[in-house]
Amino acid sequence: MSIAERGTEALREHVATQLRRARERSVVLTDAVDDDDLVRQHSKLMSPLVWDLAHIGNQEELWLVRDVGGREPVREDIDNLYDAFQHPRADRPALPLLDPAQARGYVREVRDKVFDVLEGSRLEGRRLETDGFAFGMIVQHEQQHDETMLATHQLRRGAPVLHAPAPPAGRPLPVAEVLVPEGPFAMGTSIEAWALDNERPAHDVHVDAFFIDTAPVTNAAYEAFIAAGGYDDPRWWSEVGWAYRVKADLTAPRFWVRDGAGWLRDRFGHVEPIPPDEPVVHVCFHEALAYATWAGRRLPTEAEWEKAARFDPATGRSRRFPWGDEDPGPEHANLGQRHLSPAPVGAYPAGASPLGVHQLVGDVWEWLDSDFHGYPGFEAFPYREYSEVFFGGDYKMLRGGSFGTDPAAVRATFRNWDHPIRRQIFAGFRCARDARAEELA
Ligand code: AVJ
Ligand code: FE
Repeated sequence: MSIAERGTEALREHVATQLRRARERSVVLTDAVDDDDLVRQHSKLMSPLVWDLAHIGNQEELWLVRDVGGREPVREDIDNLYDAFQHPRADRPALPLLDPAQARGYVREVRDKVFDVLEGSRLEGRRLETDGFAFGMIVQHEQQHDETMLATHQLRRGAPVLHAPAPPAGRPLPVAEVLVPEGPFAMGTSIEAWALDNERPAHDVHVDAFFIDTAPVTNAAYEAFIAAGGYDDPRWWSEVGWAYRVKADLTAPRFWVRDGAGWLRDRFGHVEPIPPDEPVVHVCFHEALAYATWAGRRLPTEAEWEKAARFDPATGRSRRFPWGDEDPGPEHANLGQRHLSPAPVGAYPAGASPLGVHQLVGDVWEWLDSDFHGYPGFEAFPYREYSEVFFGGDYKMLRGGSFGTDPAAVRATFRNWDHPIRRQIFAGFRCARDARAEELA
C-alpha cells in the first residue's frame, strides 16, 4: 500500500515498524563484532562502524527530535563530529568519537524521544511532516548506512561474523534480451510520499527503442572477459578507465582471489568458489563499461533503466516497481540482507517487469552510463547536502538496490550515485544496445 493511502494511525504504526526494523539491522551489524573492531578503520574508504552508528543517531536527532519535535538538543556538542561534510572518512577514526557504549546509549536516548515525537505528530501540516516524510527520510538514512556498514563488514578481515541462508535457486531465462519500444514514459515521481528530492518531479522522457538484457552480467560471463585478456587491452576501456585500471592494477572484481588457473571469492570472510550464474558484484563503472564494449554492447542510460523497470506497455503507465505497485516482498527481489550474496539469474520470476526484464531491483546495484543531475523542476528538500551538492559530472548513477539494500530504501525511482572508481559497494551491471532499423519493422 502506498503511504498516502494509509489512515493517520496506520501510518503512525507503519513509521514505528520501519524505525524498529532499521534499528534491528543496525544492532545486528554493530553487535556482530567486538568494541575494538567497532572503533577500527577497516578501510580508508569507510568510517569506523561506531561512527556510522552515532551518525545515524545524530541525523535522527537533528531532523526528528529538534526539527519535527521542536525539542531541546540531546547532544549539540557532537553535531560537528558526525557531520559527514566536516570530516572525510579517512580522518574519522582520529576524532574524539563516542565510544561503543556511549554511541549505543546515545542512539537509544534519541530513539526514545523520537517515539514520543511520533506520538505527538499530526503527520500532516508542515511539508516535512506530511505523510510522515521526515520519519521516512530518517528510516531510509539509517538503512542506507546499514548498507554502508555491510560494505565495511565485507572489507573487514578475520573470521566470518555474519550469517544468512543462501539465496533461492536460479533458472534459465527464455530470452537474453528484450526490446523496449520507442516513445515517452513518465520518469521520476511526484506522488510517492517518501521519495527523496532527487526522484522528483515526474516528467516525460522520450527514449529511443533499445534492447536491454533480461539479467545482469553474471560471474561466468565476466570471467570470460578476464580470460579473453579484457584487462590487458586498452581498446575496451575509456581513457580515464584505462588510466585507473593501470594505476590501481585492476585484474578482476574486488574480493576475487586467484586459485591456480581459476578464481575464488572472499565473501564476508568465507572464501568460496564463485557461483557462475550470480550477477558479478564489486566492479567499478570503468570495468562495467570495458566489459560492455568488449561484448559489443553498452551500458543503459538512467532513463533507459527506469523505463525498462517501470513502463507498462499495456497501459503506458509507469509502475512503482517492475512487478507492479506492491511493496517488495521476499518473492519479488533479493533485498534487505536476507541473503548475503546476489541470487543467481532467474531466482525471482515474480519480480520481472511486464517486458520480461528480471532482477532490476535487488541483487546488485546497476552502473549506468549517466551523470547525476536534477530532473527538470528539481527542488532541494529538505537539505541541499542530500543530493544537490553532488550534481555535476563527478558521479555515475546506480539503480535498483542490492541484496544489502532494505526495501524501505529502494524504489524503481530511487537514485544512487558514486565515483566511477568505487568497487566496495554492491554494484554490478547489465548491458544494452541500440535497436537496428530492421529489428523495428
Ligand atoms: C545516496 C548512498 C550516495 O551513502 O553517501 C547517507 C546516502 N546521504 N547519508 C551516501 C547518504 C547521507 C548516500 N548515497
Ligand atoms: Fe549519512
